[in-house]
Amino acid sequence: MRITIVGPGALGCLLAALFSKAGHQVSLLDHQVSRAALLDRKGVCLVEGSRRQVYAVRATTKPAAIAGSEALLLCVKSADVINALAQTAPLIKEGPLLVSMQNGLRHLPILQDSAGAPWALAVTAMGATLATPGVVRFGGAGFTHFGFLKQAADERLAVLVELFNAAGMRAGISPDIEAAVWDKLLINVGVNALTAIYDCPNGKLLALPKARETMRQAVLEAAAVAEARGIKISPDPVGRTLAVCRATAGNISSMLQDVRQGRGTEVEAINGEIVRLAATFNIPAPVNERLTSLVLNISTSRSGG
Ligand code: KPL
Repeated sequence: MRITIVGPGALGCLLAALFSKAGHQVSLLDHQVSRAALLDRKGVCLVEGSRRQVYAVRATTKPAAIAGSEALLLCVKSADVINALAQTAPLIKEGPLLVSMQNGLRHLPILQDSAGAPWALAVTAMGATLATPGVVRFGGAGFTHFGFLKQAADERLAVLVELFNAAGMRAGISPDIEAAVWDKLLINVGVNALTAIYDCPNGKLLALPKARETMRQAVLEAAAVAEARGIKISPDPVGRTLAVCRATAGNISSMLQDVRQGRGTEVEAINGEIVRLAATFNIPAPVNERLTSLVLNISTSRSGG
């Protein structure tokens, strides 16, 4: 299967390195010319503990250069999905399977309205931290769920899932991907904003009683919204959030990476989306509201804007 990864951020680089390590030819589609040139020339460096290994990838900003992809893994941020779909339009026309791997919920209506190809969702609990462009630290293994929301199933998804497993990434097809998306959302609700606020790796939150309590309240608010929407989330969302903190203890969450790099964060697609949905059910969500505004303030002051 010819795989193209759209977006060489932390997750995109991790997947590119692990597929390349497993012997696949991987293409990375970027929107930044200089970064694409760097990755194409130098490959992706995977850092695991004290080991560093470089893997060759084909990186470009030109979809025409990587025509014929059978699967497109969309690894951009939720807010960038719309631009990524526009950039990949020439590849999408070829009818590949599009797999959307974002945190949060805000990209879902965009995909529903304008994916332009068969699409599936994926949510992963793998941790990855981008040290510098093309240099990614593996922050902890975790399961990746794939599935179709309302769209017709496409058999290429099973092939892709097999490739993930063969490349050492535990993965499976979920019969209820919406529930899996919400399970992951609840984890991001509990972890990401707090790591950005406390400026610490995921595991450090476990040692901060105040942060743990805020995490518990934020996750329970989100679980109440999920329940009101009729989503069948897995039991014990707080326990599962703590478990992810343990499994990815050394990882810098994607939100903290964004804050440190002076980029916009996904807080509005994660905690902010809980606040928005909670309001539609008249459910109070003061903790998520506070987390959203704290992170917005932090990222505004860090980016100097
Ligand atoms: O999804 C993540 C993220 O950082 O966005 C977790 C699983 C919390 C790992 O850091």
